[in-house]
Amino acid sequence: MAIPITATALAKRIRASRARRSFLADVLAGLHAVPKQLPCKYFYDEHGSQLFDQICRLDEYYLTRCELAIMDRFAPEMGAQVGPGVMLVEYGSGSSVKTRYLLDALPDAVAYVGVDVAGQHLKQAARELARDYPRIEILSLCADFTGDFVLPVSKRPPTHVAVYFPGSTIGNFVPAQAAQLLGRIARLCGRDGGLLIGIDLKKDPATIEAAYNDRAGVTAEFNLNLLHRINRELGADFDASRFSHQAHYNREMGRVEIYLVSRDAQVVTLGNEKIEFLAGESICTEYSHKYTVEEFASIAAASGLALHREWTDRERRFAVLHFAVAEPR
Ligand code: AVJ
Repeated sequence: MAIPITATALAKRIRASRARRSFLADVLAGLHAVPKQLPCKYFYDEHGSQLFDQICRLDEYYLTRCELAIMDRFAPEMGAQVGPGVMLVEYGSGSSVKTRYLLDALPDAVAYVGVDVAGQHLKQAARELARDYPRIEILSLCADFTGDFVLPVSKRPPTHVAVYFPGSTIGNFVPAQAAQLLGRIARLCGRDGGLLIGIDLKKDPATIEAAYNDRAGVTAEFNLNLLHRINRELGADFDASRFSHQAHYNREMGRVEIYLVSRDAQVVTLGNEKIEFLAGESICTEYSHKYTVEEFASIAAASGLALHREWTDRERRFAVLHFAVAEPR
């Protein structure tokens, strides 16, 4: 006899099976592409998210440390710049340490909206913020910020909307995609809107490469975890020990390119499909673009966002930039 199931449990199963189907479609498309590639957004299953948190604490991974130092030092200036009465919309609301610096500094914020694809994580983070910021209406939206979504309505109407996009996640997108996303942000915020965004700056390649090739091998494990996830969730038979982690800085393109390299010739099975690898063949798993402030400001300008302020750490490794939505012409 069938076991009865509640409507919410059913909805959850339907969402899970949709998510699995698009994961499968993306993996098959990526592994059949030439050269092979996999979307970096799939790094973040539970174990992957834990490994990423570990990466953020590594000596070599300067990005998080620098961004936190910038927030610690300049959040009051950022809060004043964003202004009172705001609805603050955070993209990819992760562990929310940086968010707290900003919420502490914002004068009379109306609402905070965390936007993330990871629903469970999002709800938990929202509960913790609601407890600690009773004067700000804490909302969450389970959505992919690269697509269309509608902002929730807050009890008090905001005077303006600002997006907070920390972590240099924008670096994962090639410049044309980044421009598209920035244009979306400008349209979402509209009149009087703004954007506060973290970007990793161009610097000497050795410092950059070390951040993605840590001695403890955490980044390698993070990269290889993608294969374990594909095995577990899609029933593939990748032997992770036959792939190696590789990350190098491509100066011409201004980005770190991360790969999984097949150690020898091999065939991997995924469902009915056989995927062949030559010895030394690679799967590109991530790009992490590095910009100068000028380069990034010019991409943003073409998307309707005007640079108003910049804050950097003392070594100028990382920047947090404030943009205002330009007057529509
Ligand atoms: C989360 C995209 C900012 O590009 O540095 C860290 C991801 N990958 N180590 C980055 C990442 C390998 C990270 N971002």
